[in-house]
Amino acid sequence: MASKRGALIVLEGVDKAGKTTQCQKLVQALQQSGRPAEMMRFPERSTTIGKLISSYLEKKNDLEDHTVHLLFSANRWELVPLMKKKLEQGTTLVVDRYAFSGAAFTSAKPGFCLDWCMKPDVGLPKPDLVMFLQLSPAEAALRGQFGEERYETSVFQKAVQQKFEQLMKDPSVNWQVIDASKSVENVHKDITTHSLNTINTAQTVPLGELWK
Ligand code: NYM
Repeated sequence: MASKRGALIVLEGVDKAGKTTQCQKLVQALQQSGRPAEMMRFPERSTTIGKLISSYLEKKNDLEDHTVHLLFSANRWELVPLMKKKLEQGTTLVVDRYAFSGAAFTSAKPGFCLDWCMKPDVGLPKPDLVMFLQLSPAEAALRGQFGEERYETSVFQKAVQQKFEQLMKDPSVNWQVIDASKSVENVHKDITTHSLNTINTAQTVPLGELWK
């Protein structure tokens, strides 16, 4: 009998919601309970495409807005073979940002619609669960100053939040909203509960295709 596949679990949210910390804690908890799990993140800055994206985010180079959008998408597609291999081997992938960040961030720029922004990611491996770490702009501000990278302003983040809210209306994606204003440990508990349920159900259904 073929081994059971891993689950594809994504954490999304605006900056400062605690995605990276929670991804790390989830992977650690799953591994400690004997479930194979690995973390991934997008953008994955180590590849040739990822390096271009990284220097754009660090404002070391300028790229035309459509172009950089397509590069973010290409950065996901280039990792699809690896993701599929790991999932088939039974490893659960916990992913820090995915196509939803792609669509939300670009469509928050003037002159872009959500529909166009989603197109390049149609057909990517579909997450079994997308947890949106919800944090109000006021609470995010209490967590300190934004960094120096592109997009890290409260005005832009509010626009991004609205785009995420539009994306969350799509019933074809298994969204769960997580209250990220709770303590790190309590957010972790919520995330772990949803993830364990998903890991069990994902074993019995094939991996889907996003937005198809
Ligand atoms: N971002 C991330 C995009 O604009 N499009 C994408 O497709 C993805 C995955 O890059 N501000 C933006 C969101 C973040 C930045 O930040 C990456 P970090 O801190 O590496 O998650």
